[in-house]
Amino acid sequence: MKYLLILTALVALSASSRADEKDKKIVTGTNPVITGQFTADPTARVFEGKIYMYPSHDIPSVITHHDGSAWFSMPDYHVFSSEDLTTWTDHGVILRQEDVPWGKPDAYAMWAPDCVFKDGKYYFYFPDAPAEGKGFNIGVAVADKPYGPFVPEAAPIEGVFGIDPCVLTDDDGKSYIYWSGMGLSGCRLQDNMRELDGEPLRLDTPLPEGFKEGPFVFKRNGIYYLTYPWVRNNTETLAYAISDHPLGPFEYKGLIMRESPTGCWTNHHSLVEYNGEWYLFYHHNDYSPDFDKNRSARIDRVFFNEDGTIQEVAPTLRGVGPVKATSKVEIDRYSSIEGAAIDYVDQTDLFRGWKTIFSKAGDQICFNSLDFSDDAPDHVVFCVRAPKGGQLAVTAGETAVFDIPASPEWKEISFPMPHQVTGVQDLKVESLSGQHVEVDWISFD
Ligand code: FUB
Repeated sequence: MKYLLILTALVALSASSRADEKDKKIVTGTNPVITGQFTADPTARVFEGKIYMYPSHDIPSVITHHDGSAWFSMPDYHVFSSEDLTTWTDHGVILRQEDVPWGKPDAYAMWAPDCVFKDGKYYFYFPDAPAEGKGFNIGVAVADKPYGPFVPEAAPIEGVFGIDPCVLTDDDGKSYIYWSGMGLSGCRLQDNMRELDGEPLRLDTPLPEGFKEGPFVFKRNGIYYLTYPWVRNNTETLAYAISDHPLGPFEYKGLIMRESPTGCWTNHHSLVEYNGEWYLFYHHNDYSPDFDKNRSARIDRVFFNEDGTIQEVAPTLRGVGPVKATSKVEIDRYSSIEGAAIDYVDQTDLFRGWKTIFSKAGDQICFNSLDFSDDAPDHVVFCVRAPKGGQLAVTAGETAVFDIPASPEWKEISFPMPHQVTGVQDLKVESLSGQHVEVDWISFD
């Protein structure tokens, strides 16, 4: 009886924590986009007027690679949606490894997915390790809504062996699936979206050597773009090729993003047009500097030239979302930095994010496009730690100087704003003193 009661309590507890997780709001506007969990391989789609992001879900490693090293451990998928690229809704888990009828329930192999809409249904394509046999297959799960519930098909797509599915539906309604595994393959899909229509074609052979995985194909102004992680040296860049046919041949055109400056080996991406702007979704190991198989989704703007070529994207921390001055503005997600340093707030919980460290006069950081349009603030609040105090100059429109009192512990300190700030402003924070001052966030009340 005692055990039954404990079990009932545990089940109730886990159900309530799942309920908390579902529809949870995450507000950032900066990179990484989602905090509190890892989000790799982000595929972004526009459904029902919102951006939906279908990432895979890294967890701290529970399985080892054949060489004994810690390896990707990916048990399930969440889906996130946003209207403004700042506030994200986590719709919770949409598919678990133990729910895939043909999958190995403890393989932790739910790698990069995609989701597309056709004829009233949402088709979620995902790799998984089969219960019987080796390697990866690709399955389909179907839903009436972009956030599920998704029901997986009984068997994987026949004839597809590999990872990282991407599906393109052309203007004539025909759909194509692309995947990687011993090169890049592509094939038309039957109208049921669950079966190949013909024999797969090998599509990477005209490309420079180094295609690895993660193809993302889209069409813009009549051009078919094949974008993909490309290893020209040691780690993945993002590169692209174009064609006038969905199944190629594709001609290599150049880089979209260079290798990660901190050595994250993978970079998996998607491009999406939303409200007239194009965005690159990609990932980096921001919350896991020592283990690059725990990654986090990022977003930056992407621009096309007149002739359809893609401009190279420089990764930013500022990201693309509007950030309100009344929120806790994480200035460590800076647009530019000079002298100041960035570190984690809490080394035991990296999801708590970063802080800015000012250690000498002249150290400065800028956070662009801060939105003061709600109400002209009459106070500014600093969340700071300053063992000996210090002096910070804050520029938003005009410059104001604030004397930060000594505080060896984190403290929220409020000052009246000496001038009015309205509209969208670039924020600059500069140390005027040589003292060590750490700032977690700044907010304008
Ligand atoms: O996330 C696991 C794998 O790493 C993906 O499927 C690849 O594209 C790479 O990002």
